[in-house]
Amino acid sequence: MKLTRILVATSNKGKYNEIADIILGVLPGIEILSLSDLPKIPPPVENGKTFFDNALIKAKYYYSAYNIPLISEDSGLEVNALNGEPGVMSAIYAGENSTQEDLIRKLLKNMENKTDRSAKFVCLAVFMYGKDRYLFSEGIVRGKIAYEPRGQYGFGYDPVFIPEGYDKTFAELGSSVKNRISHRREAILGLLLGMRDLGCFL
Ligand code: ITT
Repeated sequence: MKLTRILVATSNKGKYNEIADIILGVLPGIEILSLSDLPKIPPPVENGKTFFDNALIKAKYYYSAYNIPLISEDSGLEVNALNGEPGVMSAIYAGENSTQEDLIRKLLKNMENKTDRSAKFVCLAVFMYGKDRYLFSEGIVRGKIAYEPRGQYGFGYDPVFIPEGYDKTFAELGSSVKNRISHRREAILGLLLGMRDLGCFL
């Protein structure tokens, strides 16, 4: 199955840009579609208990709607001092329609007085290429939660996440550094290796 185009099925523009950059770094010739290139449909209901459940819910939903080989992912932040929260609730930690500012405010409030700042971002990515035919791959990046937001790049919790080995946040480091070390990079590269083994890039 040779692949000439792929749909990156996410409604999150920040995720889309990162995934497209990571794929194009490895496969400069591939055509990447976004959901906005296709007829609009309502978002899927993400009621899974794990990143894997939700990634598969999204992949199946968009594949059955569009019938195009696609990548979906579910991701989030797990903070040790908060017993793994916000986890799968990362996007709606401060309620439905949470803004980036709401999410960060709530996280920093819950982290007041916490000395253990260790955390990780997790990304579970799925490549779906047929009904019930898929590959999946997980990526993580470890780091710590800053005491206040810093930086202007990225999205979500990037202004308060300092990856291991750095003293700046992802939002300060920008996408060239983030896309070299992130949870999303590891997950997407894992998928691309599996896709190569399937013969997608012959
Ligand atoms: P789709 O489901 O349409 O892909 P979404 O934003 O709703 O978009 P998720 O349900 O997977 O995606 O929520 C993931 C949330 O976790 C995301 O909205 C951010 O708040 C946070 N997150 C995940 N990866 C992140 C990253 O690289 N940097 C900052 N925050 C991240």
